[in-house]
Amino acid sequence: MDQTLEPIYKAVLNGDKDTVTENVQTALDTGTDAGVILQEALIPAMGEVGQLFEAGEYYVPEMLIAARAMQAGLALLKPLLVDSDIKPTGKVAIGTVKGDLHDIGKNLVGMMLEGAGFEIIDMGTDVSPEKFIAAINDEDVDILAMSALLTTTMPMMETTIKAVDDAGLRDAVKIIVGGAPVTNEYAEKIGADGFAPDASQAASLAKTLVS
Ligand code: B1M
Repeated sequence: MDQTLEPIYKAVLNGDKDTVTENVQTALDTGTDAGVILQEALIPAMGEVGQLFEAGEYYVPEMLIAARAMQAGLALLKPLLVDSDIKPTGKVAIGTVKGDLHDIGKNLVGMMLEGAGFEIIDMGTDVSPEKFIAAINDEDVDILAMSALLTTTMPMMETTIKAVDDAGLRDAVKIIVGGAPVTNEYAEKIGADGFAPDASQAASLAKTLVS
């Protein structure tokens, strides 16, 4: 791994927020692209955190402080990833489904959508179907974007889509889904309008759906 990226990777693994901030800033100052820092240091480090958790070497507190360290790095990258002069393309309500507290991927998708010119309503985590429905009614959104990181919360996407349908709003919005356990097949099965495996493809998908 690149010498400027390795300390970032290690600091995320160690949950060392200040070192992540320091080293991300140094990498940016020395000309490393924000996208490279994200794709080659921050995201792979979280991948390893997940593997260590699975192997029983990390527990929830370690995952949590690693996530905080990653978010500190993301905060520095955000202005660079989002910088965009594009006129508003549409409005997106984004949230992590009910029962699920993972928000890093959801935040990244929100950033990329913002960079693609969408106005974002970030509904946070643990978002109930009722809250998603309220956003469609009150905010006149074009796209509802749902994230789920747990196999146990993935079915909440289907529940939400059914609830939107029952509320007579299914034709009022496009619905996109994503998150580590979600697949294209699953998205089709539950009646979503699209699936994206990562944040940049989520932005392209959203653009296609509103064009
Ligand atoms: Co959790 N966790 N976690 N966790 N956690 C996972 C997801 C897990 C895979 C770890 C593992 O076992 N290897 C596992 C899930 C297993 C499963 O369901 N099959 C797991 C578990 C079990 C749990 C708990 C149940 C642990 C416990 O309490 N015993 C618990 C559940 C809490 C809850 O939600 N109710 C839990 C808790 C936590 C923390 C709170 C400690 C913390 C989250 C902090 C936070 O988010 N603020 C945490 C973390 C950090 C992880 C891992 C390590 C990292 C997740 C992450 O941020 N990845 C994760 C392991 C892993 O993913 N390798 C794990 C980086 C992020 C950029 O990727 O979110 O996948 P991701 O987003 C990607 C794509 O998926 C996609 O774009 C992003 C990249 O561009 N994407 C979309 C995401 N949303 C999208 C939406 C779209 C399109 C694309 O359209 C709308």
